[in-house]
Amino acid sequence: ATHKLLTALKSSAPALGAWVTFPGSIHARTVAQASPHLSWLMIDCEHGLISLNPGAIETIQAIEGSSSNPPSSIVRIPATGINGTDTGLGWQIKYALDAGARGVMVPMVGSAQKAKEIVDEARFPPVGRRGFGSPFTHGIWNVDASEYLQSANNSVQVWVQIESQEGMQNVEEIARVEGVDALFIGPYDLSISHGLPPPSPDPHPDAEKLIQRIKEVAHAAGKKCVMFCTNGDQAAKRAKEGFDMVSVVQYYRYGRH
Ligand code: 3PY
Repeated sequence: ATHKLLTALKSSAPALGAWVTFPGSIHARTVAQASPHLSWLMIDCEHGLISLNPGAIETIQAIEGSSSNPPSSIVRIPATGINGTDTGLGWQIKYALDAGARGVMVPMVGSAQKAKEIVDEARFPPVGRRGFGSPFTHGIWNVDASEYLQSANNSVQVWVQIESQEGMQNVEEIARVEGVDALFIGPYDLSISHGLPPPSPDPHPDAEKLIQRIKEVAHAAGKKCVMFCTNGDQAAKRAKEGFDMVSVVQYYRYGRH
């Protein structure tokens, strides 16, 4: 299959995505086939119910097999380890990418050092320190092993979530880390971590300022910015504001909107 998101990012239109929250290949295939306009799907192993192993690989296989040009699978890995705590970030990224993910997203990234660590885990040498061992990964992409090794560094997406006070304080340095492709805004955690109410559905005006700032910082560093939206109206508004990627739907709802 192709890497649909990479193609979508070359056009000026924002790349539309959706959330995959529940385990099961039939659910994943159904979401993947929902619309030809979706170019990426977020397999949510953080707040969703999907395990990294074997959940992610089953989900990715279902998505990759759903059409000849399926949406690209991005895995949101479970935990980050902010402030120096070790939550196993390395093995989580390894599992997700070995499962054939076309990208990873890490929640709650608070520092440039953490962002660099994420890039190191996600890219093969000489860029990073990703190990090459899975006999399955290239089969999921339907390429041979050497082709996977050659192409993965340039095609695997690395997204970091800015959704904490630490992340906000260090957003410029995080955006500048080489190998980070996009800053992803989680408006719910961004709001509550700053003592603001969660979006309902619009963010608090002070949270809105933070959201716009993250977008400006990402673009100033030559990076993409992704906005989490829970419905089509929000997504259309964010697309007009210049976000490069937006999610258009989520298969469960926050509150009554
Ligand atoms: C947030 O809004 O906090 C998110 O991470 C969305 O999933």
